[in-house]
Order: sequence, then C-alpha cells, then structure tokens
Amino acid sequence: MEMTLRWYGHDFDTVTLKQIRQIPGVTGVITTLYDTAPGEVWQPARIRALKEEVEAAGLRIVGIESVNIHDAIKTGASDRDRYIDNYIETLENLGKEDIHLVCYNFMPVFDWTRTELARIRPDGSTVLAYNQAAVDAIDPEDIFSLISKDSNGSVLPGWEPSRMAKIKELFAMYREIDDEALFENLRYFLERIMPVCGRYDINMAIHPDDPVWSVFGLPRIIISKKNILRMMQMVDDPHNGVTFCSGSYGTNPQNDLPDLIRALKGRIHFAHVRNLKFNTPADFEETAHLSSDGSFDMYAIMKALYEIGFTGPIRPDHGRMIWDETAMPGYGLYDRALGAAYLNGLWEAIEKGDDK
Ligand code: DNO
Repeated sequence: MEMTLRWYGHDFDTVTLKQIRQIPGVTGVITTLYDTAPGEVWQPARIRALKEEVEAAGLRIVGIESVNIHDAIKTGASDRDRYIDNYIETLENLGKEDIHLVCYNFMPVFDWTRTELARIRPDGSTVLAYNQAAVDAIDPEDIFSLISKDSNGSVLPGWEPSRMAKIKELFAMYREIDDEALFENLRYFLERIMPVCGRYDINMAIHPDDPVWSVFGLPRIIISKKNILRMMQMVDDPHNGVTFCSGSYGTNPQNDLPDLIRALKGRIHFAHVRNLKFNTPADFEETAHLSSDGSFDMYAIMKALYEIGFTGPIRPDHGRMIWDETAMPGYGLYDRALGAAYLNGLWEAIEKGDDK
C-alpha cells in the first residue's frame, strides 16, 4: 500500500506540496489538470510540467483523479467517438510520462452529491453531509446555489460553475438514458480504451456513484457488488478496475465493505478510505477517519485490503474542516493528515500482527 494525498494543483489547492511532503508516510500525490474540460486532450507539456513540479517537492505522481468523461460518451451521443479518441490520446500522453493510474467516474450530470458542505459537528468541526429530504425538496437546478455558498471560494470537483450553467441541457441529454443504456455506453467506452491501457499499462479505476442511489431520477450504476462485478465482467481486462471508496459504497449500509473488498481482489487499483456517520438511514455526515467517530469499522476495512494483498495507492478521503482552516470542503490539510496518520497506524498494526 502506498499512502497518498489528493492535490488539485497550485492554482486551485490551498494545500502545498511542501505540506504534503511533511505528512509522515505520504510519498505521492493523486492529482489532475483541474482546468481541463471533459473531452479535452491533455497536452504533453502540461503533464510534464505537473510531474516536474511534484517531483521537485520530493513526491511523485501516483495517479490522476480524474480524467473526466464527456457527457457525449456517457449518453452514447453520435459524436462520442471523437471524445473517446481524445480520451485515448490523453491516456497515451499520461502513459508516456510514466503515469499508470486513472480514476474516473460514470455518474450522469452530478459527480458526488451533498446537501451541506459545512454541517457543524459536536466538536465544532464542519463536514459535508447528505439529507434525502433536502434533495427531495429541491429542484436540481438549485442545488448548486444551495451548496456553493459554503465552498470557501473553491471550485468543487464535478461542480464547476461552467458545467452547472448548462444543467438544463445536461438533464435533457440524459432524458432517454436508463441504467441499461448507461451500462452499455460504459462498455463501449471501456472496450475502446482497453488496448491503449494495455499498451501503456494504465489501470482504470472507476469511482462509485456517491451516494449509491439515483438522485433526481438520474440513472446510477456503480452502486453495489452486483453491479461492479457486472461492470468488470462485461470488459474482462485487468486494467478495467475500480476505486474502492468506503465513503461512497458505504452510503448504502447494505454494502458490506470488507466483503466488497474481498470480492474485488486483484481489481482494486486505488482506495479512498474514510468514515461516515448515519444519523438516520436518510441522513449521513462525514466524520473523522477514526472508527469510533462514525459508523464504519475502519480496522476491518484496512484489514480486508491487507488480506487481499492490496499494494496500490490509498488516500485518506474527505476530512473535516478543523483548527480554523479555510480550504475546499473535504480537502483541507489538517484532518486529511490526521486521516493518513491513522490509516498508516492501522496498517502497521495489521502488518506486524500478521508476522507473529
Ligand atoms: C469527491 C471525489 C469524487 C471523485 C470522482 C472521480 O470528493 O471522491 O469527485 O474524485 O468521482 O472521478
């Protein structure tokens, strides 16, 4: 396992590479060219400059999160091949720079969905939270303005204002798309990109939908063990793998997280490990990574990863906003650094316990 931290690049992140380098045990970053639009080819010179910047700070690029997928690909529009060609060119450009992991998602319209970005917890920290009644009561066109006031001035991943400005158009694109059509469009995309992934040894790691159920009537497919196994079997290639994200799969308590990890053995290319607390089945909030702060058994999750022989990158996921930090919600320095230290501690204990 390699401990990493997500970094959005110096123009977008309040956290510096120097700070990341000083978190014990963190050796690399998961990064992106945050200002590229879905469908755009990532230019070699920009990838190289990013790599040089990260390496100059004593870290390495362990993977990309995300190379986003254009909606024409997700909806199977007539011009999808043009965007898939661009995606392939981006993968080639990444492969040539020795980057071998790409996290992406296949969620329609919205990436992750939360109804609050700064819910106050008993300890005074603020966290992202989801309440189903709030989603049911709001028009999808208004959700961006509901949450953006708490964004601390950051552009949130998947919630770029330019994208949200086209929300009506986006919903119209998905009018005819159900789960089966989305599966079919994902299959088409994966079949086209697998040869280039094989050539450059690029692991594709699909991120689950978050939460793992339909929001605003949109189709959602990467939600359960059954669906994720279907997704891997339909394009059965070792490079077609997953991002195991405890906080996303765990939004449905029916998803048994350690069991899911075991079922995905060999195909987990990347892990996001964080905790959630359910207040009711329809209301949850993010917490500190520590098991006792939330609803998940973090030891059992790390142990399952250890037991399947997971050697890929892990990153602590959304952190609470603590110690008066102002940063992108979920992506401040302090609580993610605590999360990394805690996950490293669990791992060391599991590893040494196994030696006995
Ligand atoms: C949220 C993230 C997601 C994730 C994408 C992957 O904080 O986990 O935005 O990066 O879904 O494409």
